[in-house]
Amino acid sequence: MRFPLVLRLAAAAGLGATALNVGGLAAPAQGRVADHVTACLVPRTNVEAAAARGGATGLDHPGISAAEQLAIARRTHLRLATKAAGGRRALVARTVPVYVHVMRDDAGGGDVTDRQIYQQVAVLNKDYAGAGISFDLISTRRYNNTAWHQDDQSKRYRSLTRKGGARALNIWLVEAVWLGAATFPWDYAREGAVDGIRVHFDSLPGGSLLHFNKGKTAVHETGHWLGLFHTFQGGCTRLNDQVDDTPAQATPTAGCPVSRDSCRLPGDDPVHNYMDYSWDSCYSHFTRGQDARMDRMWAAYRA
Ligand SMILES: [Ca+2]
Ligand SMILES: [Ca+2]
Ligand SMILES: [Zn+2]
Repeated sequence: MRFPLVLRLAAAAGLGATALNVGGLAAPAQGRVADHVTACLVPRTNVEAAAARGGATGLDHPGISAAEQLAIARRTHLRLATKAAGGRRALVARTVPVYVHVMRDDAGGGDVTDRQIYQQVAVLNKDYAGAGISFDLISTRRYNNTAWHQDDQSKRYRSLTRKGGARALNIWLVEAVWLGAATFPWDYAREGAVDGIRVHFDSLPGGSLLHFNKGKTAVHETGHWLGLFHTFQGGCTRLNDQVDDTPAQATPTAGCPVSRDSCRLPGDDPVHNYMDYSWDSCYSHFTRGQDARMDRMWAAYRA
């Protein structure tokens, strides 16, 4: 039995106070995470761990209803048909220019080393190699601003510092109660000024966040940036994440269970998939269906 909750969408997602439904997230998690920030980042229970990946509101991207999912799918189909008619074809392999913005506090705290940034980009290259996507670090800029470091004035600082066009991945390193947040490709036309991902600076390789310091938060958020939903999108439904080869999940995975089956629909939960909420060490792959979806989304909105 699921208990859908109406959660407040965080400023974290950059959209203000939109209401959304999230199936299966346990109510107490919100309070615990909100009240004990440290517990969120160093989770003691499975519920806290799942919340840590998703942040105080449980989600790391703008909330999407099933109706919106279908509308986006129609829009994507139309865009691709239009581009095909115009002779534009999707690239099989692509290189994404990467701009890293290190938002340090006023005193220069919250920094990462250049080596950590190279390692982070290497993790992205390794994990997306199977999908034919590579990442090329163009620049790293460092800022000293405590408000920005804490992801306050988020839309403002992102608008002021963002580089490149629709193909460019901007990564802002911040310190918040959540691990990461992302924008979707279909929102680029409307909100291109803030397009990109935000990740906790200590989630980079060698960072201090227990279970979440192998750079996989950026891999997960980049998945959203390329148009993927969570594998638990919509909960235990046939629509799910609109990817056929990711078994539907009722709830996010926390930690790294040997196996899990939260949904009566076929297949065990894809606990090792990058788009679940498992630990960094638990992640191992995207599916072919996710790869195909990223190709379509790239062609429709970023190519
Ligand atoms: Ca699926
Ligand atoms: Ca199942
Ligand atoms: Zn996510």
